[in-house]
Amino acid sequence: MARKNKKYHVFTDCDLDGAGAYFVLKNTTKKSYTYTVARVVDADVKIGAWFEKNNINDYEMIYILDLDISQHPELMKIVDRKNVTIIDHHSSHIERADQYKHARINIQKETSTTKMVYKQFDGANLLSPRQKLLVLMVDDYDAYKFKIPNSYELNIVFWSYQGDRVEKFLNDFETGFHEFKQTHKNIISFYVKKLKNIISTLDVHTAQVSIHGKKRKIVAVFATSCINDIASHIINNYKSDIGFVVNLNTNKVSLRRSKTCDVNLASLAEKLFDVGGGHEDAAGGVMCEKFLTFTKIFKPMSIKKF
Ligand SMILES: [Mn+2]
Repeated sequence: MARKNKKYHVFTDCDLDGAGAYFVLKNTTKKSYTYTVARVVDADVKIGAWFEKNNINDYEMIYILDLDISQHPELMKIVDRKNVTIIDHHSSHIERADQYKHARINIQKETSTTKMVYKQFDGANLLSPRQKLLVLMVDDYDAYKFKIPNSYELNIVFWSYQGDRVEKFLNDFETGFHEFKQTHKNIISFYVKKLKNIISTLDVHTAQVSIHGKKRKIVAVFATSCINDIASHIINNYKSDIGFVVNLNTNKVSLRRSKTCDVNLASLAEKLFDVGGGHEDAAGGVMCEKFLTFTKIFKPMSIKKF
């Protein structure tokens, strides 16, 4: 029987690294892909539903990028097929990578999935200098290093997109990073102003808590947007080990830690919340009685002027 035209599908994470990884795959392999954007929390539903609806044998290859699907053991089994390639750098995924028996896997410690795809598909030879610069920027942002100019701003632009962010990102930066368009510049300056405004009015609370036999300084604030930036602000400027950002609009609490803190926030979130979890260095939970009781030990702090 004649071989049908085989298809390619990509599942990628909803953040800048997920978009960057797909960008590199598309621009190095030059194939035509369909794609689905997912998050770790809904990967089982989104990928599972897709596998049920589609004839997997029609696909030459299915790529799963920057998604730690080992959070869903059932899904791991479903996608463990010869025509599936999994590329990811999440530490919890590395630990369980040996459970795949058939899939092609590239799961290892790296600063970003974008960089892994770049290496695997020879981005050094196949991408233009401007496209390589974009890769560097995404990698710099995902590793939270901020050594490459404009990487922080690139992430602001990415999250400002409405609807299909991956599609918009690929449209805007198809030929790589040159400079921001005026609309991007407007978005960035609006965001920076908004962040400054939030920072100047934060209500800061703190507590010393013993975790793993060591006193840790936790700083907590309320905020409904710019969560990551607010968290790094309180961690850096109030010299704390762990930052809590409580979002009263969504009833969710985000946990972040300083670069020197070794507390596993995923396990801390599991302890503090009825519904909680995440990564070692970034986790979250849904507000509950248990958490409210815990926060009673927090005391208001004298506010610094920023
Ligand atoms: Mn990533």
